[in-house]
Amino acid sequence: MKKFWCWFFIIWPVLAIWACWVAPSRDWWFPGESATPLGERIDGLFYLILIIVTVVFIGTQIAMGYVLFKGTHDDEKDVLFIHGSHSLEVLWTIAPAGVLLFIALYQMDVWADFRIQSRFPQDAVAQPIAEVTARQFEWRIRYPDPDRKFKNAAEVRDWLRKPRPDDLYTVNDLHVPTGRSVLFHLRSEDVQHSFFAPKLRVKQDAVPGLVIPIWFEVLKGDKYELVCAELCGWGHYKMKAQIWAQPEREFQAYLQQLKKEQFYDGVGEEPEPSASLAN
Ligand SMILES: [Cu+2]
Repeated sequence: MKKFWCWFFIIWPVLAIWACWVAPSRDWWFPGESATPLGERIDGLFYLILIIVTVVFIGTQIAMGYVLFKGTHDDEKDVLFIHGSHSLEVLWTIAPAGVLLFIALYQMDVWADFRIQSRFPQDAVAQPIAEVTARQFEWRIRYPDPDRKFKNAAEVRDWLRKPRPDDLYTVNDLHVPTGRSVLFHLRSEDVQHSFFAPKLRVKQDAVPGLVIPIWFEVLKGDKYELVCAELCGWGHYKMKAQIWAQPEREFQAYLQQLKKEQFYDGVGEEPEPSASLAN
């Protein structure tokens, strides 16, 4: 019983390593591989930090266990009192500060590529694919007319300020092309929501009054989950949507189909197949 605290501190790192070891095979780990290149870099940062804290955690637990082991005797002995060590205090203050500074500097590039607008892929900035508006309790998506291109940044700003009659609308279905960077603008109509696509490693708050650009590049065509990650009211759980990543040609065909559904009244001739599909 005297060794209880010694074993208590030793058991935690053993349990932690076991949990990390079995987690991937039991689906306790990430929600699958990242589907975006930036997401892979974010995962890399996660693993780097995981390795650092693992080393520190195991080190401190073993040290605690060792001290407790040495400090417990069956026979009564005199206890040794010490009044701290100045050099040790300096060491274990500077070492964590150094590690934190290293992490802060090391992650800056990933953060900048994700959030700093001047680092965004400029092709994607010039032609945003959509505007996504979160509201209680759905995601409203507005695409610009697929047959028109924005000429400059002023036109994009204008489009964001004022919807156009030829815009296309959907709810809870965001389609994006694969193999190139895409950008859309996120806003909220009422309260604060959060755009969260776990497999794309994208999470961004939608804040009332702000228009926030988000970009990503999806590598593989698939259906990805989109949820709201901010408790936004009674129907928060209902804010589930899909991101359909598909090859450019299918994406353009989807937009044309949407256009037809939205504008063709079923009377008279059907609209011509689009020029963007022909090439
Ligand atoms: Cu929400």
